[in-house]
Amino acid sequence: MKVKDAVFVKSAVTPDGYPRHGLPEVAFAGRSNVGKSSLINCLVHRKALAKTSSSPGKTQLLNFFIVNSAFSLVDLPGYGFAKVPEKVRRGWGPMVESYLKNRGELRLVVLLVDARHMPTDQDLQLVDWLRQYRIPSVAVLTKIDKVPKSKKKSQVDRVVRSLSEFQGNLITFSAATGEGRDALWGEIRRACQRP
Ligand SMILES: Nc1nc2c(ncn2[C@@H]2O[C@H](COP(=O)(O)OP(=O)(O)OP(=O)(O)O)[C@@H](O)[C@H]2O)c(=O)[nH]1
Ligand SMILES: [Mg+2]
Repeated sequence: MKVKDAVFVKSAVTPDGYPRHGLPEVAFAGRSNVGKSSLINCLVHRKALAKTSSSPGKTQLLNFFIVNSAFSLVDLPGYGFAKVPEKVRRGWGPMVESYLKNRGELRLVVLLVDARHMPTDQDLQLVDWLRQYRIPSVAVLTKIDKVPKSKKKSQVDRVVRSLSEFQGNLITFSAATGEGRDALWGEIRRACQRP
C-alpha cells in the first residue's frame, strides 16, 4: 500500500464528537501498551503520527486519522493498565462500546494481542462485543520480533487456540521489522471495499 498522505483529524469521546467524513473506517483495539499506536505508524510509514509511549495508558481518547483521503483509521484507547486513574478506567468500557455500536462507517476492527501473552478477560470482552454487534474483525499478534524464532510456531498456535473465533483470520506483526504490514493492508482494503 502506497501511503501518499496521513493526517490526524481529531480526538473524540462520544458519538457527537466523531468526525463526519463518510469514509470507510478501521479501528485498532487492544490492551494498553500492546502497540496500537506503533502499528498505525508502521502502516502509514510515519514515525509519530499516532503518539506512542513506553509507559502504558498514552492513548485515552478515540483518535481519528485519514489516509490518502480514502480510509479512516481510529486509535482506540487501551485497557487493562492499573496505573491509569480510576475515572479513566471506568470510562473505557462505555466509550469503546458506544463507538462499536454507533459508528456506521466502521468496516473492520483490528484486535491486537501481544504474541508473548495469552488474551486477557478484557480482550475476550471486546471479542464478545465484536460478535454481538456483528463487526468484522482480524486479530494481530504483535511484537512478534520479541518471540524467539524457535518458539514462534508453538507460541502462535497457543494464542490462536485461545482466539478460536478468528478462524485463521490472524496476522503476526512487528512494528519493529514491518512483518505483517502488507498482509494487514490487504485485510483493510478488502474490508473497506465492501459496500
Ligand atoms: N519490539 C517491539 N516493540 C514494540 C512493537 N510495537 C510497539 N512496541 C513498543 O511498545 C511500547 C508501547 O507501544 P504503543 O504503540 O505506544 O502502545 P499502545 O497500544 O498504543 O499503548 P496505549 O496508547 O497505552 O494504549 C512502545 O515502547 C513501543 O515502542 C513491536 O512490534 N515490537
Ligand atoms: Mg497508544
